[in-house]
Amino acid sequence: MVAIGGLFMKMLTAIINADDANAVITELMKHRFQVTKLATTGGFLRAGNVTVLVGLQDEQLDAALAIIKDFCHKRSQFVPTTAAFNAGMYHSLPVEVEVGGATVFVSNVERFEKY
Ligand code: 2BA
Repeated sequence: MVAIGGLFMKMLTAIINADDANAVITELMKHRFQVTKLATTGGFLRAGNVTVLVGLQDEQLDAALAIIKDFCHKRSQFVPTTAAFNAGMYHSLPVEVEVGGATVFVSNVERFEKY
């Protein structure tokens, strides 16, 4: 399961809940994926989430996706509607929003270099 320089064919970009991030990354590392963790913020909730970048070979994709699927969980979150829509002084009841487990983009990698 080791990706060797020059052979990456896919880039997996996964936006995951901050509470799931450690478990997902630990499991990916256990399976010898190379991982970059970015601290990101969701545009709607304006709350911290984690974006994980994984460069991998085509045949590794299913294994990586299975780990993300297994270790990310959907959860409900209550947010003030005014907070989400930047309505400032206007108060309103919190709304329940379902977040996650993971939002995953898979991209083809045209070229991979390591210097
Ligand atoms: P947020 O933008 O903070 O969104 C958090 C959750 O709020 C979303 O969960 C969704 O259930 C809800 N939500 C988002 N925009 C909404 C809207 N305009 N109206 C009503 N509800 C809305 P998820 O879909 O699981 O997304 C979790 C996080 O993944 C998002 O955080 C965002 O950071 C990222 N994300 C999701 N879809 C994306 C996309 N197409 N492109 C880029 N980032 C995305």
